[in-house]
Amino acid sequence: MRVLSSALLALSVLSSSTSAFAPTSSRSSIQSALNMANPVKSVFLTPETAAACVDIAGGSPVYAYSLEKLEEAADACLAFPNAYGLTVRYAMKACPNSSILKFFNSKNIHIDASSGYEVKRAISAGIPAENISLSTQELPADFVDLVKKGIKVNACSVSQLERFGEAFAGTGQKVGIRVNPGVGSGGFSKSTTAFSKTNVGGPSSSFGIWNTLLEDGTVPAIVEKYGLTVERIHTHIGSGSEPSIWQQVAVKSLSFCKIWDTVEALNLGGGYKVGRNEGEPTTDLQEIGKPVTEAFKEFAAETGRELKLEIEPGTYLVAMGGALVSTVQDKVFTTGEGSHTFLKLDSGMTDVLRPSLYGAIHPITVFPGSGKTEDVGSETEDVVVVGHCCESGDLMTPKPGEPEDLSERTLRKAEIGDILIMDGSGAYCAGMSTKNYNSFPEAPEVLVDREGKAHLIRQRQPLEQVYQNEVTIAESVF
Ligand SMILES: *Cc1c(COP(=O)(O)O)cnc(C)c1O
Ligand SMILES: *[C@@H]1O[C@H](CO)[C@@H](O)[C@H](O)[C@H]1NC(C)=O
Ligand SMILES: CC(=O)N[C@H]1CO[C@H](CO)[C@@H](O)[C@@H]1O
Repeated sequence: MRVLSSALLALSVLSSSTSAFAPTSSRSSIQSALNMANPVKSVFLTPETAAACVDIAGGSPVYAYSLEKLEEAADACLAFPNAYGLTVRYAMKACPNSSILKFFNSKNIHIDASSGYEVKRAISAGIPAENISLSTQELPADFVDLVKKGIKVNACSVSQLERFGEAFAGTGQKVGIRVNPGVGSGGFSKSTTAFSKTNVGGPSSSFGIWNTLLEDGTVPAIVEKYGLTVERIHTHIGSGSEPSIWQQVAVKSLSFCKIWDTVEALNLGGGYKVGRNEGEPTTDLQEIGKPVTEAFKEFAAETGRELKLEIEPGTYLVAMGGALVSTVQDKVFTTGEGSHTFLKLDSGMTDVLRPSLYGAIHPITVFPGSGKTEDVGSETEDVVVVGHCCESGDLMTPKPGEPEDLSERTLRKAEIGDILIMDGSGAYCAGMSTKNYNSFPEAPEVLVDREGKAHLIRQRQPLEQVYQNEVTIAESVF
């Protein structure tokens, strides 16, 4: 057990982790930074505001989103350096609630949708069709209707391009081409050829049209055959935070823009890494944008064409603006070798799947159940945090770098009934979870405004909704 001498120290640790741009560091230093956390404030919640979120949602767990953090991230993206114009698209799969979509729309941020269903959800949230772009692994059956409404489609495979061409043959219909440029997350290193669950480019990734098919004339021949107009080249490889890698990706992607002189925009996708924990780097958009701008200017000097830049962040826009607020509903211990003290939450993989799926490490803060800063105290304890599912994989504290293993964290000593905050839960949490596993209903969502006031934006799902689509069959079938 370790006791922190001052809560101020913890506060400074946290504030530097949120402003980020820290150098890359080893897993062990991330682990030790995690073990220093005993704060009275998480990224944007205090014991008081966290308790208010639980209150307005009628109990926990509840996802809280900070309008201030969302706005900060939106403004940073809108300031992305560019030579001849910029469109920022929010990759809505990161967090698809309509309030979040509407907020970004109010900031003139457009939408990147990953399925036909996401397109319809965005339209029903009031997003103009013209401001939605679709890049999907599964072209919806009704894509023609969507295109007629004004949706922009990026063909993500040869067969998608063929289907698109057949539907719009001879009309000169505009289309985008998503290319897999042959490199992937982590850039031009050996990791780009290895499979990883977060890799979206390179030979081990199925996303986009493989680059040689553009270079060998296959794709240009299909475009020609159907008389399509290629207006946009799209790549999304998760390039990380290294400016030199962004430069290489931009140059490589611009080479595909040379194939068609009708191309007006290059979309470089998302994948801007966010450091959720102390010691993890956050992408400096100003820094990676500089060499990208240079590449666009060189392209213009060479070809006389001034291309617009599009970027498509998901994680960057929402990750740090969201937190899962849970209650510690049980505390157990084992003894002997390999034993631990476990905190059991009233949430789990049903709400935040990233630790189970990727071994992702989220910052964790324990607040007193009273919701009062004065009750924080200074006692800490080494614990393993688990979710509420009857599933050993429902683990919130995997070992950094070893997703199959668990690790302890030094946290404020928790009692049953205390509030536990998992920060960095804005992206791929409410939208991506093992929803309804063990029949736990979907958690509600609240938006915390600039004055710290909580507004309910989604109610807790009633149990009946979990099974409402089941169909009763005649007992004679049994
Ligand atoms: C998921 C996705 C993004 C966003 O990725 P992040 O890593 O969340 O920034 C952008 N573009 C496309 C096509 C995507 O599928
Ligand atoms: C998102 O929030 C809105 C309230 O702004 C709510 O009406 C809606 O049901 C939520 N949508 C989803 C799918 O969670
Ligand atoms: C149809 C429509 O409303 N399109 C809007 C898309 O977004 C831009 C702002 O970025 C608006 O100017 C358009 O009017």
